[in-house]
Amino acid sequence: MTDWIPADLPRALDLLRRPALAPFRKPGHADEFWERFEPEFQQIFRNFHRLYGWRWDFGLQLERFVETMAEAAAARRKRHRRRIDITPNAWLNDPVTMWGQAYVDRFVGRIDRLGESIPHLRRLGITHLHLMPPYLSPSENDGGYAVTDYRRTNPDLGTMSDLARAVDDLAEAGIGVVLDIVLNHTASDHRWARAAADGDLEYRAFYHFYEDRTVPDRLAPHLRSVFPDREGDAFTWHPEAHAWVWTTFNDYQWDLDYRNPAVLTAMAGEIGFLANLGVAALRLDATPFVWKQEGTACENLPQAHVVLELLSSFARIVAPGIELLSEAIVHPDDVARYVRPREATLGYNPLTMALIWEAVATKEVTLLAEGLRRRTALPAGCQWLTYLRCHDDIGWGFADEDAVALGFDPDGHRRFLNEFYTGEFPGSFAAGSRFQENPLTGDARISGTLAALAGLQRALESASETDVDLTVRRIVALFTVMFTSVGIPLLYLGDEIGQLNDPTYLSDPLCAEDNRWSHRPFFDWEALEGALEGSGPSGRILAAVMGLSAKRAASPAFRSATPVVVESGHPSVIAYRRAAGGCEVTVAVNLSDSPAPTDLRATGDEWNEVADPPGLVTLEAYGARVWEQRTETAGFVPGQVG
Ligand code: OTU
Repeated sequence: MTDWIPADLPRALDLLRRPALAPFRKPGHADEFWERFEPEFQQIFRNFHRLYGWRWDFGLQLERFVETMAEAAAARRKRHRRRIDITPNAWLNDPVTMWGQAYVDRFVGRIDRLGESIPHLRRLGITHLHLMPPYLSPSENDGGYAVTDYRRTNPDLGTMSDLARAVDDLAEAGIGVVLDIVLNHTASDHRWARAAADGDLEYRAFYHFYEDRTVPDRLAPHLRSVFPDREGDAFTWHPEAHAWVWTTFNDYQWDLDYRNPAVLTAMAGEIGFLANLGVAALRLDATPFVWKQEGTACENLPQAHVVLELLSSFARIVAPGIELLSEAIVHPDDVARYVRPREATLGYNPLTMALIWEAVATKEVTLLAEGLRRRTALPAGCQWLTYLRCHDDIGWGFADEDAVALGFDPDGHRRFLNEFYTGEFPGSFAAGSRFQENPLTGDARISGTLAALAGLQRALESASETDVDLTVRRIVALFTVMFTSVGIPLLYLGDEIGQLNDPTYLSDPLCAEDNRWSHRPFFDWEALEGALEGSGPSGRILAAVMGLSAKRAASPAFRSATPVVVESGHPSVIAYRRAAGGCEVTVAVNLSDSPAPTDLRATGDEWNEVADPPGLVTLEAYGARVWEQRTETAGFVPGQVG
């Protein structure tokens, strides 16, 4: 098929002569574009054809896509090209890299105050800051994931120029900003959605509208209910649009119809705009849902990957230095499929996250060890983001087949984990809540801050010093796995000082129905001051996070792609090695509240300068140890993957 592509089509598009592309006439700029565009064009053409086939306007639609790309490339600022685009993939495998995540209002109040957080971000070693969607949104907006306009900010947070300035100022301080593009839907008051509701046929074709229930009734039985608390199914009657509208998430989040190439191009245009703010990465929200096909679950369809490839080609040509992060919280096999050099180079690692919590609840590391052993490999040039929790709930997303193979009943085990993390299970230390319990399947996910889920809330209530001490050690153990096991560590800001659940969301009618707000507390700057003075649990947690971050950054071993899991000789102790760049680290973490004698021997210097007696190591309750050994004195080559 590719033989059919006229070799000179890009030239034939004659883009360079269009007035919008005037900046390309500056020396060099257009050449950079063509150098990237020409080798990629065949693939773009092929992918466009895979999605849209030979329709009458195929050439026109492809041309619009390419033209949008050229316009975005032409609009790209020189300083961003110089700062970002000359070193693609530079930081993916660099142990210095660490991500933080925050809501602007809950963190510092307004965009123009982000600069004040720089000292704190730097002391944590944060190199990338994911700002939760700061865009214009309706008042009910799913934490920003219902976007009215990507080119305007929520006025309470500041202006678009504040945002552009903050991106550049943070970059000056060595911190790249990450922003979202919500691929699956727009808010119901987005310009496109308003036009569609008003009957504009061009925009009606942007969404999935049905005049009656015939098609929705055929589709619905195959679909997973993502937010089962909601009444009805994935289709909502919107009288103002005279239509049933496909709304996978909330009523006011209208799913886009990517079968329409104009939708792909319009969203690509928004990607171009956001990329040109100078961000370091874009987070692609809800990637599995973008393609629908009757008779299927409409998740993870092959075409969703083609959509991603096209958007990725677009982004790489416009702004080759930015990375894309895929957010797909699905079966681990499916999660990994989005993390490809041609799709997204970064992926959330929800499996490791869930299994760390699973291990600390069961005091057994079987599933975690197997997960690290079998499910962390990624293609070169790609990387995981490893986290203990994010702004969303925690789902028990391990593969049923993995659990069965290791002798667990997957559904029963998930029920146990939900009981454990809500604190219902006898002896549980956790204080979380059930999120979106599905009455039909009994499925649920868990909300709660890291500290609340790890026991600090209850320990502080009990006022027992031993409990508080044990809990702090537990939290440090969890962080040790997050920082050393695999991928880039991602911190939800506030967890480094052990912030607890925030019950005040219940008195805000816009949040009360969604208990994820319990784990999105306002950042406690006062508590941070106390923590910096070293007092109490917050101080100990903060010191541990800063220490782990700094040690990791200084150790080339973390350039290695994956950990090698080591038999620890104790069921509660997870152990692994990482080696690269003339350095090897061995990590052993006891995820239980009893001392654990292991088969491990200290090999190298302990990160916390603990003097190990000769012989086999016994780890105290929640003892976390990292030994580092320089195997070669030679330096390592930056960018080299071990
Ligand atoms: C994402 O999460 C966002 O992270 C959420 O904050 C949004 O509410 C949601 O999209 C809608 O925009 O179901 O519980 O497999 O699991 O996209 C979180 C992907 C979610 C989904 C994921 C979604």
